Amino acid sequence: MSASAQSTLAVADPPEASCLVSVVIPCLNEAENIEECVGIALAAMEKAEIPGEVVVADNGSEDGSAELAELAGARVVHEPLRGYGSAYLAGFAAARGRYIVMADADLTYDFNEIPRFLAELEAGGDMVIGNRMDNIHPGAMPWHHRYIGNPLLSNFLNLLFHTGVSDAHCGMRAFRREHLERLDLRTTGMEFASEMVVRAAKAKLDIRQLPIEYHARGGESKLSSFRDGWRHLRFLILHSPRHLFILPGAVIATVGALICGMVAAHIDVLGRQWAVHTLIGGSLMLIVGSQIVSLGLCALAYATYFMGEHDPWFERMSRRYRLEHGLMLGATVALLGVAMVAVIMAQWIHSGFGNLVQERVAITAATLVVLGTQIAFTSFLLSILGLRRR
Ligand SMILES: Nc1nc2c(ncn2[C@@H]2O[C@H](COP(=O)(O)OP(=O)(O)OP(=O)(O)O)[C@@H](O)[C@H]2O)c(=O)[nH]1
Ligand SMILES: [Mg+2]
Repeated sequence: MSASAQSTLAVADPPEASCLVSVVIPCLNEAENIEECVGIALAAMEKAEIPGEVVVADNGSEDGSAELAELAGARVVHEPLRGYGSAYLAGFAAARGRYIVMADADLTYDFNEIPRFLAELEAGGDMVIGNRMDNIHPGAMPWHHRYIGNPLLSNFLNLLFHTGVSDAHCGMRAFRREHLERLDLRTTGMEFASEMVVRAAKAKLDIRQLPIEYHARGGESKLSSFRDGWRHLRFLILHSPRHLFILPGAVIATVGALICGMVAAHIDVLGRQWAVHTLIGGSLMLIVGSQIVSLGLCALAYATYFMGEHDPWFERMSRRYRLEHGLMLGATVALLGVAMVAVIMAQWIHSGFGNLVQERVAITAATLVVLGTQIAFTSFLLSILGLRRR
């Protein structure tokens, strides 16, 4: 870091002059590595003349890690609630620097890279994330993380949230502390790494990436492939109602509607006519699909009104359509079904209550009544969710 950059910052904000950077390290039983991590971080900052501190967020270590960190010169904060995210949240809350650099307490990341990360922030970046994928040392990452877990989860994250971050689970990152409020991080486990990237992209922060090396770990890994992989996946799908509900629901409902239409119109497909059993299948898909879409709309409403999320499509729809529109649509669809039932009843009475052979019409009528009722009551629920919106 240049001397001029430091002096500009010192003049602009005197209280931070003595602490430009907080290096935050989460720690759970890392006695083998923690002293060296703290030592390298402090030495790297001293060498680059960066005024800073090292904060170790200890997560209830039972091997004396906290004491060793303190002896090595770190400020230790204690977080009893277990988890990578919990540890970081406690560390961030205690950090005093203008910038925060974060990395594991296991010597997999090189703290000598701190000045490179800071240079990107000083050049205007809001968040800098390492990319380990081209520089993984032998034994540093199991093959199923390297070639399956990490690429799959990173690609899925980008498919849903378009962050452009190649190595979304890299643990060495830096960001401006002032962004913590906008990031509003909450998760407690390993999915914290995904949450940071997703929240930063949603907040439209300038995210930059730096190629870094990934070394073999000292001490025992705390990562559990399946439990932590699932926690990442769960976080991603729960934060994307459009992909979890709306898209699959709409596809299922559309296929169901096409099947119902094909049977009702006696259209030949694959060289044969399809009858009542196929209609039941189509009707089932139409009902299930529309139910999933209804749940998705409620999830989007909740996310928009109570979680501060922005979904342009949902916001456009909720501006355009009101409760009354939903009620009118629901009533029309349900009444169409009721009218079909009335016609069947009339025929039945007319035939002197004889045998009824109106299965197709009856199934279609029942489906329409279910759909209409669902549309009307989903509209009510959406309105209720919107009552307290700000
Ligand atoms: N998993 C986990 N890590 C914690 C916890 N509390 C603090 N940590 C620290 O969080 C960091 C990440 O854990 P690691 O075991 O290194 O997980 P990882 O980096 O994904 O996996 P490795 O490549 O094996 O290092 C380490 O510095 C841990 O000491 C916790 O409750 N669970
Ligand atoms: Mg690690």
